[in-house]
Amino acid sequence: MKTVLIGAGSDLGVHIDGAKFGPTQLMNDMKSTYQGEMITLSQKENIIKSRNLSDRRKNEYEIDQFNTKLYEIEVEQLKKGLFPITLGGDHSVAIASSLADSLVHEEIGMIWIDAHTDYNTFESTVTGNIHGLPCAAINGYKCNELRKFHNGNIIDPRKTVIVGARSIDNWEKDNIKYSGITVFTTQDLKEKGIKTVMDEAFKIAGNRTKSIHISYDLDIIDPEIAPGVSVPEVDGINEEEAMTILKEILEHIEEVSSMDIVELNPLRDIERKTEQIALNILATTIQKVEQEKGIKKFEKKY
Ligand SMILES: [Mn+2]
Repeated sequence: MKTVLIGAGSDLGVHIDGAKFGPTQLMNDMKSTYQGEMITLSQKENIIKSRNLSDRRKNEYEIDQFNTKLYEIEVEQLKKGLFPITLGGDHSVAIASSLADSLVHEEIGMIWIDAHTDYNTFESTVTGNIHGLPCAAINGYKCNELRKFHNGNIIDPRKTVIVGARSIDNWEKDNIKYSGITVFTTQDLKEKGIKTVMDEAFKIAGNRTKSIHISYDLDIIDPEIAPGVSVPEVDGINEEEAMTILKEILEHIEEVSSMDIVELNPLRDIERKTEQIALNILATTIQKVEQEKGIKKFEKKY
């Protein structure tokens, strides 16, 4: 199956600048080897970004404008039968990429790899950074303003799994408690093992769904190893564990229809460490999807 790279260069969802440069960085690295199409959407240069911590709806209008366009691009590419890999950008871009997949494939599950649960609402958010709300918005848990462009199914919270969480705000915990989603923490990964957690995640997200959207936030990795993210959280997993999670995803690639790699912030990176890991994740995914996805089913059939 063919992939398409969609650069979602926005950092409007967080008061820290830099994630908007993530996609261009990765696309430059891929330029000489990648055969598929690269599409880039950048946030407008002339907007005044709000970084005010007391602003609880930071850049809401601009994020909606950006995501409306991104959603149109994603839908178009999915309808062509391509596998979109969306490069962030802060995590608010996943509202567009995941819901586009939900529109095209109707019933999908989602696996959200992240140190944060991203389950805040405009009522519960402490920072007003919208990149802390996308998972709730995608699951239809309040946040209606963030998915105005979408006229299809939301992703069922009972078919949504968060993997690697270790930073959950107090009020956010209440949202999660009543939502119906499954959360595996970083601790769960260490205690139960990555394979066990990921098998369970695929079972839940794949239960009576047509396909699965994967959203991979680089801040799941420990900031000592991957410092180039906007909101780092200590005590993360190491690079080998991050690649093992990817390996498990790729084992299930037949069930996956789209993927995000988000939150690379080149302005925060040290010696391109995070960029190299993101690139490794990206290149490995492209190779697997292009060479193997769709082939196994064919073999089984005949
Ligand atoms: Mn995160």
